[in-house]
Amino acid sequence: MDDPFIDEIRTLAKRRKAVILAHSYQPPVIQDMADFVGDSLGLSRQAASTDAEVIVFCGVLFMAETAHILSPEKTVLLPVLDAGCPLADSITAEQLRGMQREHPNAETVVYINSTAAVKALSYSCCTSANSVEVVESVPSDEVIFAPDLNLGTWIAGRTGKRMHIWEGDCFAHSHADLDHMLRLRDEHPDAELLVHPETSPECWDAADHVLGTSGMIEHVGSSTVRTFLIGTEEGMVYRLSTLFPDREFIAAGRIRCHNMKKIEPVSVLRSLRLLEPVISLEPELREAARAAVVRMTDLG
Ligand code: CIZ
Repeated sequence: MDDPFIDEIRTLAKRRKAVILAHSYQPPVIQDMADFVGDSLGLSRQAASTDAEVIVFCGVLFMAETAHILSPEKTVLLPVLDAGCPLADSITAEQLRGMQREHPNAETVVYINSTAAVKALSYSCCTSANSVEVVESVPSDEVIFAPDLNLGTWIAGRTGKRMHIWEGDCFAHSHADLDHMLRLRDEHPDAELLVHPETSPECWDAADHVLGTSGMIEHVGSSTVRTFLIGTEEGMVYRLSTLFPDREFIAAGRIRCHNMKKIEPVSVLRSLRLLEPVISLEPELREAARAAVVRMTDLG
């Protein structure tokens, strides 16, 4: 790692008693400087258990909000404040209330990619890693799911629940280039294609396995296959390459989230120097959202 700011970031992070958390979709230089790299569930758990005083969250806004919800006594920094998630913003609390009025017997499960206000109205959150278990654990036969239509459809096919799904999408995943995936399959006939459930059903059909990012890591760890075509945000290719240097990983489907690429070392350094931008929520909203997040983390 040869970025000119890295040494200063390390020194300052130590002085500030800060931990740097990075999502697996972050650029390589950010993954390399982080104390922990993972998916939003793993990073939420790190945020809840760390004894650091400051959490520098290298990801997008809903993730930093989740860290704040779980660790309100810590200072949570998001180095670039406009690193948002259009999927999370695709449903407002008012729109979710509308769905809840239409389906009064349904419990609500929301993807962790949602705003705190939406989480606050929900029975539980889920991530792609635990979505099926969370939805199965809900004490009703009917479930409202938001905001990702593809993930919701994926879950609906794997549970016995009647699901009412919001029609949101992750632009990067839902526009995954299927032809690119198929071309790579032809070029690498021995490779396995792993795709994320936020991609379209056509991508699932073309894939060997449909998995969230932690599921991809588990799968590769227990597989003897040498080459994998990775149908999720391309930062995951670097994550897998660092974990499994003896395997080959190729980005499939041209899936790139621009918001995930906004944080750079210089923004991490600025954030540590100034201790801002701080992510904070009104205590009432935070506590209401916390119930849904904790229900998910408690599931194991
Ligand atoms: O849960 C996450 O971190 C996301 C956004 C994707 C995944 O599959 O891990």
